[in-house]
Amino acid sequence: MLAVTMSLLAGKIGLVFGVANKRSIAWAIAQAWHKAGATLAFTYQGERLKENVEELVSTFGPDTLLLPCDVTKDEDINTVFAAVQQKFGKLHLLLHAVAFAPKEALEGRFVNTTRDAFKIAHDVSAYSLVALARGAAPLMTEGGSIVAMSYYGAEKVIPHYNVMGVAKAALEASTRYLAYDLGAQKIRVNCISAGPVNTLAARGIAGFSAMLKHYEQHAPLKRNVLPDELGATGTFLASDGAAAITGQVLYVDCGYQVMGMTEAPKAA
Ligand code: 0WE
Repeated sequence: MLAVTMSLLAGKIGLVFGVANKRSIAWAIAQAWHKAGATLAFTYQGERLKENVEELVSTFGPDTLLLPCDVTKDEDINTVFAAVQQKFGKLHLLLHAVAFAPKEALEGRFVNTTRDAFKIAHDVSAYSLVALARGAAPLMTEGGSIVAMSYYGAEKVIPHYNVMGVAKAALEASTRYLAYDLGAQKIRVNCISAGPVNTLAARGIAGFSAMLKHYEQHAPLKRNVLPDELGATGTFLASDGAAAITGQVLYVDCGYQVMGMTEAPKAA
């Protein structure tokens, strides 16, 4: 690897939310941050994922900070930032790659979204960014970069994405308001809007392979985004190359978002 890439994030401390397994987008970005020289800490959601994440994270060395965090629990969040403060005394990077809506809400019609499903989706997927940014800001004494994952369903209707699309719209709007609030502390806040990636979160979603194929056929680059490419964008946003970029949504989707009609109409 090029020396310039190696040192892009040297001396930076990062905190990663959202690793479930080796296919997680959070893991792809964490690996890229690590290769760029950052020192990382991780959280995992629930005992079920603990062993998995422990094993992945152990490749970064035995003393890598790994903590449980349910992002809907203020107490968990406080404990995580207290531990980061204790171990490192500061923080530069935060990755938010966390989302959840009850499965039923991603299957039927949006009009049937229950109050409870709406509440859960927004709490886990959008409010959590606000809570994590508030926890991180006092530790980002040298400035910082907060990166959150979004999806095109935030701005256009993607059938079945439903309440997740509404929650991602809230996440993107929150990104802009956080960018405004935290800008004076040199803390930048941006979203990566990724094209579909085959992760644990995508598994079990009916028609997901058809969606990957649709992107392959209709995105300008005629392929799907690779996890490593999300890692590279995550590294860019974390780096000084993006020092003047905040409040933005960057599309890393092989160009899909620029399309109006996704194919030329057949001549009459
Ligand atoms: O943001 C996402 C998925 C997030 C997600 C996935 C699940 C599956 C399991 C949130 N909550 C749940 N809840 C579960 O119970 N994506 C961008 C991937 C995705 O999900 C879709 C998509 C795409 C793309 C759902 C319907 C339609 C398209």
